[in-house]
Amino acid sequence: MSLPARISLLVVAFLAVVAIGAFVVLHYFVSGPPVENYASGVTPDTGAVVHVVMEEDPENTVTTTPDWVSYFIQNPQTKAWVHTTLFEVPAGSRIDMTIYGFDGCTPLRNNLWGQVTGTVGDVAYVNGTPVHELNSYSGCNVAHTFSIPGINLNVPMASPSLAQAAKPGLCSTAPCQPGNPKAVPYRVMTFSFNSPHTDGQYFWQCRIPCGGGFLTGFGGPMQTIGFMTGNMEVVS
Ligand SMILES: [Cu+2]
Repeated sequence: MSLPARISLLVVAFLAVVAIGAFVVLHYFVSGPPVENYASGVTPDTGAVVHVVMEEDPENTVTTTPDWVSYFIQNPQTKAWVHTTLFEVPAGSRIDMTIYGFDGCTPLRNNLWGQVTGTVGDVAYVNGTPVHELNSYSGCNVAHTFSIPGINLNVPMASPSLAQAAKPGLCSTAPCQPGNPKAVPYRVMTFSFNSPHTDGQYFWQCRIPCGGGFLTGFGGPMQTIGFMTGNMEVVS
């Protein structure tokens, strides 16, 4: 092989190694879950109504950790379910939330997290029925919570009944599709809250130790962005 050909080959091989390295770094270490943008096209600080749609699933067969419980967020344009817990809302707006609850129940460590706080009217609705609290000690009826400590928001997520969890059984393929609750049981949680006037990242999380298989249940999905914890980004 001639010297120029050898040099060319060496350069090509070097660039290939650099490209593979860059891909690994970007794909596995830098890039996080996508941010679902519910703020675009909305004028902030006008009290405009924004409808955010999420769901929580008993598994997530779309990742390499299929036994981890997980939230998903609906893309506002395509309506596709996206495996992320990051979303953006306009400041000073009324956020109407709909969260489909497909996961089964886990008792709360503290029944305090069964109370609805920080919503408009301190109320949430389970399949349209108003509730101020879900008592997970009197019945196994809470799957997760949706809690934003920075605005004192806490809403327990109702679960399908134990009978439904036994038969027909909980959703087994993520993202779960709301439609026929007799085939794939779920509850629909709806509530509203006012987004802050102050821009910034508002951390949110689930308060139920639902990281099955981890010490005290607080590992794994409970501390991983994209599963049971995330950020609400408020923009103006
Ligand atoms: Cu949870």
